[in-house]
Amino acid sequence: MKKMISGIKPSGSPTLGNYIGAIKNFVHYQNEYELYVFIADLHAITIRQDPLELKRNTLDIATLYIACGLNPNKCTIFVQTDVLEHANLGFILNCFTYMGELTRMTQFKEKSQNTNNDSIGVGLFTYPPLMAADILLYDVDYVPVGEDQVQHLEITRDIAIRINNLYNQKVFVIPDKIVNKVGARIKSLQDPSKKMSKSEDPSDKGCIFLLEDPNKAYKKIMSAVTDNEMLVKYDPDNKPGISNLIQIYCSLKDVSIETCEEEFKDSNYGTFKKAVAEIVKTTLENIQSRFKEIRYTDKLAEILNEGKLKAQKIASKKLLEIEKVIGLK
Ligand code: AQP
Repeated sequence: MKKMISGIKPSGSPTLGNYIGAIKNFVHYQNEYELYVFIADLHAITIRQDPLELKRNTLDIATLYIACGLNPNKCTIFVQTDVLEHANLGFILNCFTYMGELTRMTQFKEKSQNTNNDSIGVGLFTYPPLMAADILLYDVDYVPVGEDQVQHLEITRDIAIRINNLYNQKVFVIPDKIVNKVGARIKSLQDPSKKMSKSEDPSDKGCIFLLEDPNKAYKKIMSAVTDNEMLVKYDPDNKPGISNLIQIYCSLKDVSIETCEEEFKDSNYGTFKKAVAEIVKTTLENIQSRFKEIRYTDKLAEILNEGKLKAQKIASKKLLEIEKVIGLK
């Protein structure tokens, strides 16, 4: 079986974007790959976090992985800071990454654009080498990425190839990306030029949170921004709002864009929005009922402990290997 890794950072309450763009796909991948999924708490602190919320979001995401269908017997689920090797290799990779490369990262530019240099944490700048460490520790073949993470996967490959070439040996497996076509980037319901993000204001009508009241989510879909054309057609450039709703519908219903367009070709936007709102509401209800069964149980701690032990074993071996190669051991 080929190997794969991915994670979500607990920088807020997880969104429908995280589900469609990441978690839902992991559930399929666990049957096809040796899958590692983690909660990227170190990445979350690259932006200031409230300690209690960070802890809560970390365990919420772990629970959501399972509530959404990840099976701990089929994949390894762990918290990033439970495996110290991530930070350790992250520092090593910092030393093989160039300032120029990191300056070009769009995520860094976006997240730091409204902040002056004196208050941007260096961790935000060095986010990509830490992400490279997350990936390279496990010798994975594939990383499923949203469109926004493609650049980070490319720099991971560059760093790995650089080290392999420098020491003239295959220290790291060079990972490939897998990008999903449908649902690669779910947009804000109020401003479809922006990504739906969990660090948005929880009261924001543009974002659906997986753990919010499903009736509230229903209303958010009903008040999503569309256009005046009254045509349910996928055209992200000219009809970003409707295209976003089509993406959500197709992903949650597991149907193609053509099927969706055909189904609603004679419908007005009200009818279409109701269908999207229904499937979003049902999805949230199902996830939340499983979430409640798991969140405050010993089982969750057991699963995370097992995941930690499995991940540690692999990561410590890999770290030692690279330390020997560069002369630290
Ligand atoms: N809107 C989205 N559409 C599709 N996929 C998305 N992902 C996030 N938002 C969307 C995917 O979720 C995975 C985990 O992302 P992350 O938490 O590590 O970081 P992120 O992409 O920066 O997520 P957020 O929600 O936007 O967090 P904040 O607001 O804190 O920056 C990734 O695979 C991502 O593509």
